[in-house]
Amino acid sequence: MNIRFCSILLLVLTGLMHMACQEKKPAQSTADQPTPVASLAKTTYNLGDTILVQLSRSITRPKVTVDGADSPIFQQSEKSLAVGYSDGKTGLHQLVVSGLTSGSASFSDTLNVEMWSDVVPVNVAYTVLKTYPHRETSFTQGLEFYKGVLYESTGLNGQSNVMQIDVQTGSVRKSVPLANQYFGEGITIVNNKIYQLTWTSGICFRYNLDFSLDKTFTYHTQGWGLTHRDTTLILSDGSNKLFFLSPDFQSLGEVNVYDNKGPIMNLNELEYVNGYVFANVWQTNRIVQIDLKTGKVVGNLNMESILPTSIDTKENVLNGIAFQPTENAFYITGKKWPTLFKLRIKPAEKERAKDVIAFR
Ligand SMILES: [Ca+2]
Repeated sequence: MNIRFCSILLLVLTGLMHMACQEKKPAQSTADQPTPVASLAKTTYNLGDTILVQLSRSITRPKVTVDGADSPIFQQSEKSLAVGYSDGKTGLHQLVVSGLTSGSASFSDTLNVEMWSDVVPVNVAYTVLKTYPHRETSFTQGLEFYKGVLYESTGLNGQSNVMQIDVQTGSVRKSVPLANQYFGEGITIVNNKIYQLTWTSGICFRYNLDFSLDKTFTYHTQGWGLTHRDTTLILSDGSNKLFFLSPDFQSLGEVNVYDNKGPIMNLNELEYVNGYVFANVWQTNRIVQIDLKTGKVVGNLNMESILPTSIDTKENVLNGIAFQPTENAFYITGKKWPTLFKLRIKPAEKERAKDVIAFR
């Protein structure tokens, strides 16, 4: 036996003894946190994509559920499962992958996946029909027509109001101020009641049409934009969620807003029209057209061409969207903008018409 062989033998024996000693140690951390069998190479997908689950070992009798419902497994190999998810809901979902590993040990791993929209939004074209003056002192937070009359809410502490506006002149017909501690946000009008949000106070003020205070409500999110569908209020809070509320502010659910590239954060002033919500994305020149049933963005309006050049529109962002149904026109303005724009959306190309709003 030469010295080199002895050295190698010694190393091997030392290694084996070390391994043996390690095995004798209580493997507490490993026992408490078994190595997951299933994992995800990526956690975001577009709806309709196949979700690829990676397997750290071969398994039998695989089962996958998404939010508790069985999901089809299209393909299985030693190292992966291809899973379908097609119920049409964007947002965060929980995948549970279970089965048997060799030796018939059962496992169950929980994975989180975020589904983005499968719709590529179209660029929605529009034409400016007319312009009107807008008060440059108005820090616009909400805009809505009710029975042909334009209402506007403004923000900033000490400068927050609900106002009835003369469209032709931009002058205020009547108004009601908020107390200095409140920062006004979105408004909407349902059944002759005007709802005005506040930014961080968690209080919604409800007025009668004569601007007398009717009632207040509380809510637990920030208040950004407000609109309604029938009698359901729709509220944004600066996230990618739209919240549905009853007329007395009871929660009726929510929808997550996504396009094909991810969640659309900073949803701000809102306007509901024919099944869609139009929302401006804070600090951008973009209005998104959201299918309210699914939360998918189906259209983008680029508002670059109407931004006033006389003011800093990075600070004084677009923030007023109102639809006038009898004119089939949108009225758009922004914080301290000198102009109120009357727009009409152009009909979409024929082949895409089914995807976008059907205007006359
Ligand atoms: Ca509005």
